[in-house]
Amino acid sequence: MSYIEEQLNKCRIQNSNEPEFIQAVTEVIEAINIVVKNDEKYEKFNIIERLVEPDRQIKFRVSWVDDNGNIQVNRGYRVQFNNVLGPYKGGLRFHPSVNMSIIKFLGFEQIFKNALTGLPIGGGKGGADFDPKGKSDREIMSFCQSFMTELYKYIGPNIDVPAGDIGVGDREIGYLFGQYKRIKNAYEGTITGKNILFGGSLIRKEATGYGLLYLTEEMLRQNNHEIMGKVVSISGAGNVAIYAAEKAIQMGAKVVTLSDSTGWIYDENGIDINMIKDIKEIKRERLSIYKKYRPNSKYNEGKFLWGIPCDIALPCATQNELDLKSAENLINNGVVAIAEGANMPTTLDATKLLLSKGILFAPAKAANAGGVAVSALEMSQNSIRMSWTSEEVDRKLKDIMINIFNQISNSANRYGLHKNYIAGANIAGFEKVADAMISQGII
Ligand code: NDP
Ligand code: 2IT
Repeated sequence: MSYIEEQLNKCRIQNSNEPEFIQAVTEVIEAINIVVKNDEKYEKFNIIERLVEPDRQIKFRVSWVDDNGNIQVNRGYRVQFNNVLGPYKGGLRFHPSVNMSIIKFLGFEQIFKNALTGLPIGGGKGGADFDPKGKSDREIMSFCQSFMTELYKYIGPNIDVPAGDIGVGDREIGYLFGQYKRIKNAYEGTITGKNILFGGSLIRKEATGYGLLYLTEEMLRQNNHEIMGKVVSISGAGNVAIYAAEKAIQMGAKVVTLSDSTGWIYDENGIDINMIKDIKEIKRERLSIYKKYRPNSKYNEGKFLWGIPCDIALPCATQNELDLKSAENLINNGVVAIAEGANMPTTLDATKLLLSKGILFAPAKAANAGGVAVSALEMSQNSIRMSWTSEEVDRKLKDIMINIFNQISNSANRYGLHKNYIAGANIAGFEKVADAMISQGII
């Protein structure tokens, strides 16, 4: 058995109750096999076994009081995975499905994603099995304050810098930051995605979605396609999906779908993004009410939006939302490109099928790195106590995304894997992290 096979087996056995984590590790390990075989230093320094074991996993109780005076208990997590390239960096997810497997898969992905940005950030992730849906602002504040009362012990601007993810947006970041400042009595940028009023960066809110489109545009351009006039199908209706849709429309594409966890909308004439922002960001309503304002659109319960014909598919909701059947539908309907706005939205078998059919495929760790990249720019602005204009941040974001695309394309080419951007992203991220680990010694 080769070193790589041995390590993958061991990881699968040791983490047999963590399917999402195993899935993320499998994708990376299969892609970097060729690199590890090619250079004995990775085996000599036992890089794989060291990489798949987080630096530390923190798990804690979060007690809080709901509006009826009842005491509620949730589970909080922070996985500090790897800090060879910089302080641990990665979002917090509040969703009832959160468990250690999900946080570990996200933290593991984050190591390589953050490496691809070229900015000094390591990989981490956290969250809680708390469901913000239907909670009052006071309940959200109570939960966030209790969560931070434990988390603050483990984070800091040079240690670990959390941000948002599913269920954690402006409002939650504000409460988390307020409680951190109160407990530490220190005004420091230890969390990103903050409001512009207190140290946030312009364009952070838009960054993941915009970045996704900048990278997609570059991938299409280098393959003799363009976005202008294309039909785009997007899943999700949160932070990533909304700003992906906004930028796609600005680039001249027609966005025809969006979804949430109960259903999806299809607007053949092109979705009205300002109406969506009003529904989701201001009214905090369900997507289903879009039909009330746009009677010609359709609302469907369930998840199966990938049957709609499109040129470009952008899964921006959650993990494993695009399965083999969805991939077959997209291929049969003539899809040209897929770029992952969400983390690990495509199942392993679907990914393999899409690649085998020559569909252009931009994997999450490259395609959605714009969010964390602007988070790192927020850290820079906090350090120098200055803020940059929207134009400056947006220009930097675009440069970073184009640079990421060139890195992943070149890394794939170096190993004769032309247009396999999944391999390219994993190889480029892995080489940076592994080489830095070797330089820093056995730690
Ligand atoms: P939001 O909470 O803003 O939005 C999530 C959206 O996805 C909602 O429309 C939600 O629907 C839907 N969704 C969530 N869970 C499920 C589920 N289990 N099944 C179906 N739909 C679901 O999160 P973000 O937009 O921030 O995150 C979306 C994805 O992008 C995640 O994978 C996240 O990890 C990734 N990401 C986020 C970044 C960021 O900066 N925010 C950066 C990089 C990646 P509903 O409202 O019904 O729950
Ligand atoms: O998955 C991700 O990259 C994020 N949720 C953003 C992390 C961050 O630190 O901005």
